[in-house]
Amino acid sequence: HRVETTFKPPKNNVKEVVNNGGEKGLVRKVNKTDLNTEKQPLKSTSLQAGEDTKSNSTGARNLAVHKVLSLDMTLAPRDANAVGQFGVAAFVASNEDVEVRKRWDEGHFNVYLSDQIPLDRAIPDTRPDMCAQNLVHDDLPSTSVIFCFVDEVWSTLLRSVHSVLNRSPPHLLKEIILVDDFSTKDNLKQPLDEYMSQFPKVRIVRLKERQGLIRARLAGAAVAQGEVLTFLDSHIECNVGWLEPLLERVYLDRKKVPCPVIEVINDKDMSYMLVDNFQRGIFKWPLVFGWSTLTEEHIKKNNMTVTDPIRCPVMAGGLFSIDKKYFYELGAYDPGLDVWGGENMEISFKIWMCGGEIEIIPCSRVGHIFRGQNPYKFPKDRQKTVERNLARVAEVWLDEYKDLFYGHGYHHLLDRKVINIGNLTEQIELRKRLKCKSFKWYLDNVYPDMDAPLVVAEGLVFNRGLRKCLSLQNGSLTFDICDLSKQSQHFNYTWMRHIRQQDMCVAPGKENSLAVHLCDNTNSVHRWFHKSSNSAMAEHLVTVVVSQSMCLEAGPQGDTLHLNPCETRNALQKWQFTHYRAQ
Ligand code: UD2
Ligand code: MN
Repeated sequence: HRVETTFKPPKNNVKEVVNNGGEKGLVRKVNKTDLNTEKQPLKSTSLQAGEDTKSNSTGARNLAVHKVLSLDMTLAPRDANAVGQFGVAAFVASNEDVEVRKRWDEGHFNVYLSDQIPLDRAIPDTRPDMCAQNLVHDDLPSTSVIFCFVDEVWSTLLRSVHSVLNRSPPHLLKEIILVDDFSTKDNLKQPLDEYMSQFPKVRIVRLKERQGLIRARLAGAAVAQGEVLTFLDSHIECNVGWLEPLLERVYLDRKKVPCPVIEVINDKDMSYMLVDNFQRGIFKWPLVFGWSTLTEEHIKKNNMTVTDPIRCPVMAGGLFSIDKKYFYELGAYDPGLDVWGGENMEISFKIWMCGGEIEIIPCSRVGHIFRGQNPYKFPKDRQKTVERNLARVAEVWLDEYKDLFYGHGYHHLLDRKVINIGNLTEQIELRKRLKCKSFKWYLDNVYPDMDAPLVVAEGLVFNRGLRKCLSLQNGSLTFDICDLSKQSQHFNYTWMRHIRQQDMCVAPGKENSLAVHLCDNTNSVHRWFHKSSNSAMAEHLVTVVVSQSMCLEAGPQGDTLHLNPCETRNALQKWQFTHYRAQ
């Protein structure tokens, strides 16, 4: 097994939205008063039902609120006939196909088309209806928006920046920081400087060597002056009213880390596509990010509406706001993470286990181009880079559950000679200093629907034909009449593929005999492969001795145990555990 390393879009079954839009239908009209940024706060002090006001009771905060500003400063004049205007699907004539293909690899999306679409095009306001009526506080904190990029396509980078400038209330946008992670195209540097010089709020930070997105974000955060950091990918379009709902959550509680709904900018026709409601970010083993839709039952039980924040076990990674001081209290990101991947797991576990919360805010929406491949190069092997990042996260945050991570196909990672995951002392210290809760607490409280049994199988290990069981007595392995009441016959089959009793592991001994050793995760001969996932099937127990597959085998009389080269039909080589927990 190799870890899945492509980032997939949320589910989208709502197809009808954008594709035949146009000026009248789909782009919600914005009131003139909404465009007035010297806003006149509404004189209401009541918040939306369901909002919590807990952190307001403490300080002497200004409780004045106003209706969320549904700003879109590009509304007029606007060329309604421009390609891709209003987020509708754009098509290229068939004689242009060659061009499309030629330029695809520059970004792994339709770069040719993107270059023809206005940099400040309108997109449909896809927020649920109630969102435009929501109230937010007048004294929200300001934010620094941080984009890091490497070799990003010119038109998408600029469109990302324009979408922030045009759809964020100016008084809340402290600055936009562009961190150029050592892009290779030197000829685009000066044009970018020149282009951005017309926007006093945009700053460009250039890294002197390739750092990867994690350290590039850290470099951006280090110079940020806003009270809140807002991270975005460099091929996005922020939708109408996207910012205030995020800042409102941070304002209510500085330990909330809000993320917008990530919508889809189609990589082929550049249309802006809605995604399904009620999706949250989750992970599966081995720490692979995914989306899952809340169950009807959960929605009913919690009386949820389409505009309520959705608590997420993990965030997708690219788009979120976080109180700057809180970000640093949490130790920011592990700077030992390279290039791409794993940082979303790290910050998610850290936030939840150390007292914070991650949520998706349905009234905040940002479109993102999901690309089939990374358009930039990885300095080292891509797969190994991501696996190494994940191993760092697992070692620091997963406690005994890290075996589930390794056990889902990462055996080569265990061999530290193959992958050096680097020093973790500081990360482990940080977790202690912050007095963060255990991973078990996280599973029980934040992600209770996650299936995470610590063992794959347990109980007696027996050969059905012979009705005899493995037994560990006085430090040696024997083969006895099965007896459930004897603790000496109880073994765990773990995610590390160990057949173990407490700290002792069954392993090959001299000359095809068997031995028992202190378990060692890094020692490959302690691992036994066993396919069965249910108690009805007997299967081999295979270990590898000097690159040969050897199977545990009982002597024909049922009195001995030894290793032999595996044979498919040999019943003396077939074993079962009494209970299988998972596979
Ligand atoms: C997702 C996240 C991304 C990040 C990643 C896991 C979203 C929308 N995207 O993958 O933000 O969390 O999962 O790590 O949630 N970049 C650099 N230097 C590099 C590599 C990338 O600056 O060495 C930039 C890149 O130009 C882009 C951003 O980092 O702006 C994210 O990279 P991506 O778009 O390739 O990641 P994505 O969307 O597949
Ligand atoms: Mn991206």
